[in-house]
Amino acid sequence: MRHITVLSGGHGGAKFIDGLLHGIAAGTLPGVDPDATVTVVANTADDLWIHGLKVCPDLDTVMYTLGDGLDHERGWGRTEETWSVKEDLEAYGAPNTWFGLGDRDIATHLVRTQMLEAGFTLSQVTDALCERWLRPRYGAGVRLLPMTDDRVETHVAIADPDSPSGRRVVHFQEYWVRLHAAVPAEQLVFVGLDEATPGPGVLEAITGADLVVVPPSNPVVSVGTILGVPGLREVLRATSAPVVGLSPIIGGNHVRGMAEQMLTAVGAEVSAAGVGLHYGARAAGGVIDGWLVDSVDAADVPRLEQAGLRAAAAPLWMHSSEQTAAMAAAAIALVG
Ligand code: FO1
Repeated sequence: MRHITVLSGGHGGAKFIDGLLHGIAAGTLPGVDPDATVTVVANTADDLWIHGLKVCPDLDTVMYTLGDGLDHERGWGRTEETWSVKEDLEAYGAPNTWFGLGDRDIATHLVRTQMLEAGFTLSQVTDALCERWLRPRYGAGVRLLPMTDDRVETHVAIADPDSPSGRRVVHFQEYWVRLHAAVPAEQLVFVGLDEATPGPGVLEAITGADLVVVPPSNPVVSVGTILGVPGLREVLRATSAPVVGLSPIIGGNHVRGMAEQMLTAVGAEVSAAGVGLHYGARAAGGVIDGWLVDSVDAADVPRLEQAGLRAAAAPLWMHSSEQTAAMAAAAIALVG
């Protein structure tokens, strides 16, 4: 295998990709060339405009993780971060300071916003930012592609007794960061998704891959939104590459984030099998061929096989690059 494509959200997907790259470098992945390339197609529906800046959380989390600039304690944003701008925004009583922008992180958003306003596309901006974060370490071996260059935003309808309709809609980031996903997501609205065009190189990254991986990202608001870009689902179902996924749900719980709330919002079962069945076997109209669940969910394997999926159980806690590389090896072995 020479070309691996990963459909990724933020933290979980980024950690997986880091381990995958570790495995490629260590030569521990079955059938994978030591000079294999990795193309990341990243979710952009978490993006938001705030304080006049365009913030792209999943692109930045992948970029900072692979460039070793991510603060792993927080799981987002930069290492050695300071918060002076945020503190003074609060002192001014500026709105939206619930969304934490660190001083170093703001440099990324300033560069991105200036380039967008100069007419560059999000893909071109991302390429420019990756000159600093990926090129020195990976050369041309790793590419980070926005799923689309068009504006797409996930918004969440929540109950609001004060509003005539009984509901109000908030940006996904407000639902997650300010409301801590503590209220039910009654409906998800993917603003702009139906009109979005796949970003440059995205369809080719899937049709030309030797392997496509769906990492343990949020199946609804990260992978689901990538699959929602017109044309994406079709090329995923048609690619000659095997498509394998790893469960973000372990023992009925998400490892972090809000996958439980999001799966519930779309009526999917919150379990390792539930997510695998939500994606569905390509042989049965779905988008994956194989599904790896954690060892504690081994009892789910027969149910997944009955649905036309190759399935296996392996440890899925990503507590080290070596462990994550072992997960990648198990996923590749499942469909290799
Ligand atoms: N997550 C938080 O829980 N609190 C924050 O203040 C916050 C700020 C933030 C700024 C930039 C960025 O790239 C990510 C940020 N995140 C924050 C994480 C973000 O909500 C997640 O990366 C995903 O968008 C949701 O999975």
